[in-house]
Amino acid sequence: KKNNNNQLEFAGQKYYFNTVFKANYFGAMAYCKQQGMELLSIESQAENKRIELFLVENGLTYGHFWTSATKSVDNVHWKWLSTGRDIVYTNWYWSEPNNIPIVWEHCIEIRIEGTTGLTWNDLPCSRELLSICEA
Ligand code: GN1
Ligand code: CA
Repeated sequence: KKNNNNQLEFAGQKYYFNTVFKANYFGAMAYCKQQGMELLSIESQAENKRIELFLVENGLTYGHFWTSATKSVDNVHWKWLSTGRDIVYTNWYWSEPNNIPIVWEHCIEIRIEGTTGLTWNDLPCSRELLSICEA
């Protein structure tokens, strides 16, 4: 089923898929806040699967999207910045997170990777990507 307004409701939450404006992590966070929302936090496999289904159903499998995840001040643990919660459920792509040296990778994108579904990759927060907002 097609959803042409880029909105999804699931488990009591609303999602807005920004498929137009690319921004770095901080710009993406500001973009969501402008709409009274927050950047996406994925806290269960069911939620990851539902986002994946929406992207597949709407032909958005090429997109890279920001989540709200960023490293804690200890530079080791990951947090959902939008909720302040530690990350428990994860769905890293094979060999991720690899925190590539010199550039360093302190933010997390999600994207559809072939047959492995909606997977996660750490990358520099300065990269410009699309975003998914949640409220
Ligand atoms: C990308 O472009 P490359 O290969 O140096 C990605 C990394 C991934 C890596 C996986 C900015 O790095 O986060 O770990 O592919 N960097 C960006 O091979 O997308
Ligand atoms: Ca990476």
